[in-house]
Amino acid sequence: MNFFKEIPEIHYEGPESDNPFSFRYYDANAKILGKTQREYLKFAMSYWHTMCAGGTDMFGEASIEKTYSREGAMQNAKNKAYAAFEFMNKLGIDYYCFHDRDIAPEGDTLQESNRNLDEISDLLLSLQKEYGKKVLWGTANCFYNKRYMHGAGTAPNADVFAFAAAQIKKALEITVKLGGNAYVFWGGREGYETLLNTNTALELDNMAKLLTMVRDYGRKIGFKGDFYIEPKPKEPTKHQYDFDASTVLAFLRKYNLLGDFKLNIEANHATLAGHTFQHELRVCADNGVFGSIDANRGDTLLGWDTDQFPTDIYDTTMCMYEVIKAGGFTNGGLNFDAKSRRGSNTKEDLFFSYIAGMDAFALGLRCAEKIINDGRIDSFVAKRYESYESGIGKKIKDGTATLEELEKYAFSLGDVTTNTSGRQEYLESIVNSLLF
Ligand code: XLS
Ligand code: CA
Ligand code: CA
Repeated sequence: MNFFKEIPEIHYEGPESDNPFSFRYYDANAKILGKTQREYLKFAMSYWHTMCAGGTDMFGEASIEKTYSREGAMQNAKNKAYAAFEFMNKLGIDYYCFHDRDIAPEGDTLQESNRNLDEISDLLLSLQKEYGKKVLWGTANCFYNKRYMHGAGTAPNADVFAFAAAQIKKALEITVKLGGNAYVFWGGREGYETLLNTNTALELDNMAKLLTMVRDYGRKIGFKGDFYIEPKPKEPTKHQYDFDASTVLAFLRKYNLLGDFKLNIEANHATLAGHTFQHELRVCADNGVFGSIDANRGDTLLGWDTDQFPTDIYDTTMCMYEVIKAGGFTNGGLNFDAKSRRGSNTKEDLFFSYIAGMDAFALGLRCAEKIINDGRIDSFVAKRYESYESGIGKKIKDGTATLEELEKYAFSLGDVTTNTSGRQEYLESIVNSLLF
């Protein structure tokens, strides 16, 4: 089986290369910040977009050929697995992420779906060994089937909740079987369309119960990795409970799930929530829940989840700046939750898309390293807050100042008329001079 036979292996050739099938910036074995780029960036292939998505949209049928066999759904899934490993191998991608239903077809019953998963995961395991590839994370698709039209863990119907729980149990077992160090919850339809028919308090309590059961079961079967929640504010539902990083943090704190759960931040979901990608990463790092990244981007002119390949160097730079500051990835990595445009419909386009995304992050990593090594931004920020390092500021920072003491201090000041400039434009021009 040689699905991508017309495509060569992709290697680093440098920025001057005009070979479209080469990396211009991603030099896998070159060291950066003490690790190879390959170790630092931990690129992953998304099974759903890469192997399954045919370019359908609300207005049109598939435009991209993603059929691997016409001899039944199981043969198709097997050939898809061979093609996936051929694809990762040609690009030098070490990890992949999957939903249960991406890798094996859903059967007529849950038992049949589980048997399909057992069979295909045996094949995946042997391909992982043959090619030296790993699972970054697994997840369950609890949003596609119509039974989940009102949600899964937040469904108003307990049978749906139970069905979802059973499906997730199996998806976690398969993730563990395949050696994944992370399991993702993206609450596809965990939200509401109207408050007129929704008991939000019960739905959120139930969601927490589900996550707690999965956490406990995972630990029982020896899963030592991280659970991730992936925030997204809307689409497909009008309001999704896991709106953004701060909302998810409040949920994890309320239900005592911190420690086992971290966050998987997707660039396009950040912008849908009205934040920058960097902001969401910063919120995670500040709160010790930085886990993994779904690398993609939206379109600034469109208000929906376009899942485009990330090619904006400012974005990838500021992302890697936050990742470096957070200490790099542990169990997480950079998963290309991105799809080629409907009009980019050839096998070559799939490779060009990944090359563009991988190069953008490799360049972003180098640019972020430059900003950090240059030191002007860091020292500006340190200086900006230096009044908290001594005197009254230190007391505030240490939590020993009282309101009475601050009043006395303020009276002694007369008025506060001095304030230093934030120098935003100057800092932006430093970034530009380092990038270009
Ligand atoms: C959809 C999400 C989804 C998750 C995994 O918008 O990004 O693909 O990453 O279920
Ligand atoms: Ca995602
Ligand atoms: Ca998305």
